[in-house]
Amino acid sequence: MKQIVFFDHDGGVDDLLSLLLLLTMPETKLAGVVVTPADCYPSYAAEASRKFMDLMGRTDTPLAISAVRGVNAFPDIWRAQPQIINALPQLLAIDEPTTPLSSSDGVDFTVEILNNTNQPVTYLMTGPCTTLVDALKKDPSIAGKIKEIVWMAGAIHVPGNVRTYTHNGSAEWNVYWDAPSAYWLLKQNLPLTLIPLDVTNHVPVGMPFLKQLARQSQYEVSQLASVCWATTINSIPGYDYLYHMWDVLATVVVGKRDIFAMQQMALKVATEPPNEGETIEKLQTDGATTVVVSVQLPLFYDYLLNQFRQNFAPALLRGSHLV
Ligand code: AGV
Ligand code: CA
Repeated sequence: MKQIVFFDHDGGVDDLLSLLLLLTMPETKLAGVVVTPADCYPSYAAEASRKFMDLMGRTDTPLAISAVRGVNAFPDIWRAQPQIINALPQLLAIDEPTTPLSSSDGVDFTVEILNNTNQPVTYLMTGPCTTLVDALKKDPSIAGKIKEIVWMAGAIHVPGNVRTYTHNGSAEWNVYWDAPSAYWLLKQNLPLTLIPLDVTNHVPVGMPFLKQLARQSQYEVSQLASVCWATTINSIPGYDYLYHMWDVLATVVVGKRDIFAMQQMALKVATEPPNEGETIEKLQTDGATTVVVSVQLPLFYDYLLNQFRQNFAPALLRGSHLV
């Protein structure tokens, strides 16, 4: 039986690449996509997402935009970045995507989709958790529909990536955007698997992998992924400007779990300055959160290269505009 996945992302280039990767997995069925307006302007992110779904022939999967608000806004310059993806020729070729944009708010949409599935869902989350938390508060019964929450978030034994005036640098952005919601989520005893910076630090976007991917650009999906990753290469040197495959790594946990090592931890989230959003390991042995602690890198890159060796869906399946 296919694994049902619900994807809650926040529209970064990394999130869009994660969507593309998810759409290459024949063993999963995507039940819906919600865009959380955190590290993106959601209209740009929704357009790019729907066009990716068109290209991959998944025009039957609906997408909604969530109206939730965080506590600490992402930098505008990061939020605008996904618009570059809409300027790529593969996306410009589509005037109006066929993949439906739901008129429901993203929180209601999440409740609706989870309620309507007859099989437990993997909830993949690559942005802040606010949409999920609001959905759980609105209808607590949806918790019973969630088999596992796979979340790219946190920085446990490594420095965080928030660099703002009053912060001490210990937090990861997806938690920092809305630390009170993350605090609440971690207290719920839901089946939660975290992919924190501790492990994503091992997958910076780098030329050796891009070169390998470029060698197979006769495949349309590889070509698109190559160009998306190229837009993340920053010419400013330094760790703070280095883009990582944060969300892509979390997405591979859904597709190929056996290349990761995991540990149970008891975690809590700080909600006040100067470490607002820090994920802290508590000194107790009955940890409720599964934390991904390492990945077999050669197998990770092989998996990506293999998944991206695909072409787009035949034009007929992509909607009427191309026929
Ligand atoms: O903290 C990592 C999260 C991931 O979900 N995001 C980006 C990924 O989508 C925030 C982020 C951290 N550093 C960034 C980020 C950067 N340099 N550019 C854009 N977003
Ligand atoms: Ca993200």
